[in-house]
Amino acid sequence: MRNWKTEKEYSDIKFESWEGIGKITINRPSVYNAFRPETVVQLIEAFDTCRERQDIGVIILTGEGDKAFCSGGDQNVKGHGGYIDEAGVPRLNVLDLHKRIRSMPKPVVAMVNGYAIGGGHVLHVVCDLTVASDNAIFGQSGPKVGSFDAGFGSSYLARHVGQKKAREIWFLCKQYSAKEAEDMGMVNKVVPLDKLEDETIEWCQIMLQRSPMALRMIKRGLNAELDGQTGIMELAGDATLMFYLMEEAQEGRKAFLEKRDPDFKQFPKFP
Ligand code: S0N
Repeated sequence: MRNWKTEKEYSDIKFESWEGIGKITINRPSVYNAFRPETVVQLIEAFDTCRERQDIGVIILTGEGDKAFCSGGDQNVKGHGGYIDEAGVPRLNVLDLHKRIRSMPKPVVAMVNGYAIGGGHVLHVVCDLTVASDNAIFGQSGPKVGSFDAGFGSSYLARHVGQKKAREIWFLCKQYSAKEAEDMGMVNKVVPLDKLEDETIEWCQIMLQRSPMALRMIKRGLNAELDGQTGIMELAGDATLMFYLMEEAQEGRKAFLEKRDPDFKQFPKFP
């Protein structure tokens, strides 16, 4: 029995932690965990907290109940220009959430416990890993319901399943079983529903034993291949972070503060 600690109370999500794992649960089961703008604001805040927190090394994203991971944008609040928030402003702020998950310097695991449809499917696509229950169902619905994601939801999906399959998924809007999704390469592991959290936790615990900096750099490198200048910037930013940890970088700062010339000759010039 895991003693999940509630980090903060929210209306649309649950945010908990346990032994180095942050767990973020979309908590709108009556609409199959569809997200409205407020849900996305809360998800972004929880992900940002996970990024800052030294004691959280890996994050799980899931949905409440056993019917759905997430069914995408809440059709009840869709209006002109996007999904209408409580102030009446139309928003597509889920793209900001995609960027957060993509940039998160820690692994993010989608724990898919039912339908992952439309924008809900995109959410699992942008996560680093997907562990699914055997009742999970995957698919895009955009061209059927008046929407599409030509961003990560298409390009990154194509990296998982290939161009032909990605086009099939988007053009036909069919639904796929967990086993089919695993065979296509967009799901890492399928387990019985009652084993889903145990399996996901086990994967998280293995990653928590690995070097956080090595995991971070691997994620950056894999992203950079697809993310253009933004991906290179994030990879380069982490190279700078590592440089700051070296005496060679510290010598430059020390010399400046001590008002002397830096002595970089002392540092090796590796072949
Ligand atoms: C999930 C489906 C297939 C389940 O079917 P099933 O089992 O027949 O159940 P239902 O009776 O249909 O559903 C149960 C209850 O849940 C409500 N509900 C389900 N999904 C939604 C939803 N998305 N919004 C609001 N309510 C939902 C049902 O109404 C039902 O409630 P009751 O019992 O009260 O009648 C099936 O439900 C389904 O197909 N759902 C709709 C899927 C869908 O259309 N999703 C939206 C697709 N669009 C997006 O996600 C856009 C996302 C976006 O914002 C975006 C924008 C730009 C760039 C990227 C994105 C992005 O994609 O991320």
